[in-house]
Amino acid sequence: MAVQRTFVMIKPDGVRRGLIGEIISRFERRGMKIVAMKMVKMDRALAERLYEEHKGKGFFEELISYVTSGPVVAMVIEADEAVSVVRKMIGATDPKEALPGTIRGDYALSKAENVIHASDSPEKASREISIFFKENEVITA
Ligand code: FUP
Repeated sequence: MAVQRTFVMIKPDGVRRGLIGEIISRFERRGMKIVAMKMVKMDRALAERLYEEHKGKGFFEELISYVTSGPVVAMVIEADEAVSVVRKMIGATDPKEALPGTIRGDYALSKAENVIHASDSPEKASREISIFFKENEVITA
């Protein structure tokens, strides 16, 4: 058993469509602990930092304008094997491939606007958490 923290972000379309409660409930019902949470309107600099690895790709500009188009809900989720379990719960990047029962598989159809982000490795999780939260904003037991 390895307790991990992961970074999760409900993207602007998720917020606009009123899915915040729905999505948070899934993590809570799964028995996961939310140890930090805030609503933010990302500026371009913040969005570019989050998606640094995609700079130069064809979809980068579209991605940045989408994630800065409205507020997002950023959170830190703590659970046993949180990184891989949350990735399974959000489903494939392209919602058309995401299985029913996953968040993207239930609430999205567009790869560009796919409702939610979650870290894909423990290293990325620490990096992404530190972009959005100061150490004293994350609850410790
Ligand atoms: P994921 O980790 O599942 O969010 O996916 P990626 O890190 O590969 O991509 C980050 C975001 O870029 C995706 F959520 C959506 C967007 N994207 C596109 O719009 N087109 C693509 O071909 C790939 C990703």
